[in-house]
Amino acid sequence: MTQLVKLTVLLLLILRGGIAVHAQAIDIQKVHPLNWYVGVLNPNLQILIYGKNISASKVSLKPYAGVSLQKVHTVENPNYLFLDLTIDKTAQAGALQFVFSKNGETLTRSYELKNRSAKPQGLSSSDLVYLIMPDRFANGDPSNDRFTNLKDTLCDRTAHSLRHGGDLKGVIDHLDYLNDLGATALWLTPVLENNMSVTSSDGRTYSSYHGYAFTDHYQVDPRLGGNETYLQFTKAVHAKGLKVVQDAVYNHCGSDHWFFKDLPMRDWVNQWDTYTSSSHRNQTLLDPYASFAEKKLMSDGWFVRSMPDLNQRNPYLATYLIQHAIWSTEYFGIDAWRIDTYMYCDLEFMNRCNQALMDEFPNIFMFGESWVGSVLNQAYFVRNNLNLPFKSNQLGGCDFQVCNAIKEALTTKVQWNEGGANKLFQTLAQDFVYQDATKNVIFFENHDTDRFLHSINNDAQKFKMAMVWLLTLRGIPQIYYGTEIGMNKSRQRSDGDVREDFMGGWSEDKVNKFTEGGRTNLENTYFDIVKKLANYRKQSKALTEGKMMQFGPRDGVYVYFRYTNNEKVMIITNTNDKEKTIKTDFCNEILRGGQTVRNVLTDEKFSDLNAIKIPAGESWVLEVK
Ligand SMILES: [Ca+2]
Ligand SMILES: [Ca+2]
Repeated sequence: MTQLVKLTVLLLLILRGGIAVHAQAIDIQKVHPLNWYVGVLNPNLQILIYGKNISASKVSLKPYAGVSLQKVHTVENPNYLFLDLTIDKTAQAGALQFVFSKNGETLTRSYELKNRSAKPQGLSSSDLVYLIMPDRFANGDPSNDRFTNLKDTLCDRTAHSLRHGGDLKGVIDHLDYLNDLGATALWLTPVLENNMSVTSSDGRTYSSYHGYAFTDHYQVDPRLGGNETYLQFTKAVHAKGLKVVQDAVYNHCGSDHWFFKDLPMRDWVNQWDTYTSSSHRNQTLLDPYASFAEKKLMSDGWFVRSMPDLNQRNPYLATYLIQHAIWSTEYFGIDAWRIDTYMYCDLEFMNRCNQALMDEFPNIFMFGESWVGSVLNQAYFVRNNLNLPFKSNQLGGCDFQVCNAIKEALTTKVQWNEGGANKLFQTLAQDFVYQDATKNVIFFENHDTDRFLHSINNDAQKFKMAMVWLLTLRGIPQIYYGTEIGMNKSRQRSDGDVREDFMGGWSEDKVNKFTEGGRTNLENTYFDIVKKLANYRKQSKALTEGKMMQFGPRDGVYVYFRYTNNEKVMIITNTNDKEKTIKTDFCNEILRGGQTVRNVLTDEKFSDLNAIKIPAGESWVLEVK
């Protein structure tokens, strides 16, 4: 609605006597969740009501079969009420009627109970996740680039730290491209409203284009298209047979969040006497020698000044966040969740939240970001085989250890048992700590790292090797928009350098990298490697469901197999700068000699597997028959 239409509607309502306009009027500005569902396993629902002095109103629920209002909570701030309801299994979809009354005035507010329809598909190793920062991918709707009623009205593609106008429509417009490439699931950086003011530092102006500073949990940012377009997006993605991964942020909100501007209670966020940043030392969470104070600093310190740290030990906030996750999954049809800053959250809360999602949606999947430096630390935040006082129930995690290992394998020299591909071999050898390592999401770059090509000096052969590993190792592979066309900047100067626009996504772009003709030969080389492997992978049971057997790198040549009872894929990578001949008798146990193989990338076939001659820097994916 435009402002003019809103004003006219308001005037009409006033003239008809529908709204009483005096200082004591019952004022309701927010009702969260926006609606709820019948058939939710947990019969308890807590509705947050926000409005000026709303706690002075009495609330009742008109009779509704199977639904009862159990309790109305007032809290420190009179502008909030929390209503506890129970919804029996027998309740039918329809509209609840809440009656608010104060000083003889009454206001009836209806609240919809809908039928459930979402069927989350989760993620598995048969997926390829494609990560998109929507502001930087494609601008499908230039009419939503700026809103004068939002705090940040800037949109400038020449500035790395400002908004560029990309949106959900832009992603919808390129679903065929993504499907063709071989992606099966789209993870978008957060889409919720970030109505944040711009900030300034180092002579630059920063917008919250990345999406990690929510200002309203129940609104998708209008610059991305709002709730309606997000709903269209999830429908369009599902119609193409792809999946939707939503980026959750439980740890913090934006400092311009409406509830932070008028806190329900002081301990809704983690308060400190003066601004206190997180120590960012994850070790304190698992260190048997850590002090309580240091653990608290890691968990309750703020991520950054503009992102207040939410206190998930507050029961009202915990319920608010959990219900939001369930509502979003149901309302938009989310298949899986990526969880931002996982290890900064209260970990007992995270277990409750994960469990609530798994209870309501048995096939749902979640994987958190725990950016740590060792396999043991990483395993602490997911289901693991460790005997510890705290056990995480998280299904998977962003596998930073495989990410580091791929990088080191291609940037350090092999010296006997150390360096080069030994790093990858050794990292995977520690998989015994995970309950299920195939649920780890593996990657070599994302929106917070250097572009991988930059780390390997734009070496196309090394890119191919990394992609071969990524798409054939255990786990759920994830690539980042632009990986497939060789985007190659470092984030040293600015995060914006690794979040550049995908050329062709804006109508004014001179070239269109979404098309073969718009890409250079080199870019097409990168694109073809990804496309070929990703699409081969889709139908390979060995790669997506099979077991893994690896062999310690010999003289810089790393060999491993993925296999089922019927299929076998052999991966050979030569990290040396010269050709190597390897006798394959060391892998006889699985290879069992004298068979024929097909190179998946070149379609070349050969039959003598006893001594394999592999060129310098080459990577082979061999289908063994
Ligand atoms: Ca736009
Ligand atoms: Ca925290």
